[in-house]
Amino acid sequence: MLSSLKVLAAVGLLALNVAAEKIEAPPENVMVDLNFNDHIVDDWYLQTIDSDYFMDITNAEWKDGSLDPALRVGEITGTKGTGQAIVKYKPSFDLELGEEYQIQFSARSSYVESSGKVVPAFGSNFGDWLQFTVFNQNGNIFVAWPGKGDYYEKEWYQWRYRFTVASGQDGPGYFGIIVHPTGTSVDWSFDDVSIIKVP
Ligand SMILES: [Ca+2]
Repeated sequence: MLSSLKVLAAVGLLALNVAAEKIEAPPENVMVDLNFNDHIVDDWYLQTIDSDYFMDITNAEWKDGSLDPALRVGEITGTKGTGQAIVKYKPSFDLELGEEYQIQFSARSSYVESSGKVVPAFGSNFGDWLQFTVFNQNGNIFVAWPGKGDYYEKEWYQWRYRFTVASGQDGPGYFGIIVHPTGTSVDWSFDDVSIIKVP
């Protein structure tokens, strides 16, 4: 099982090399489109292993000072290199064999350097602490350990990747984020999550 996960992870990493542009797609192609403006946290499931986290939907500040709801996952207690928090979006979406999908997500951390600048995490990349996955009952279909990503504003970063559904990966799929403990009380915010079948 471990070796197959490694193979799947390698497939996910290959997908990182494809620069994905924003795409326009008809509504039937939109599998997931979340901005958290409905404040419904009940659609999300939090499971922690050897760590303690909280999860809610809270207003995050943007460059113009406006507030925009986002999913927040905060580390209460944790040890670097041990345990994890699994954040899963409960509703499934249908993945079709051979079809290509574009996944987009945005993230921000609450960590503030001594300079006052909010940074992804401890001067390194998001990918040191966060994994984004699409998976089904058989395992991972897509995995990304994102780097710093595209900056857009107020220390929010955004990523877009594409993946193609292989044999055995079609049917109901799920979106999830794995958060790895830092040993510091840091909040992660997530917003603008979408999964779109490429037309
Ligand atoms: Ca939002």
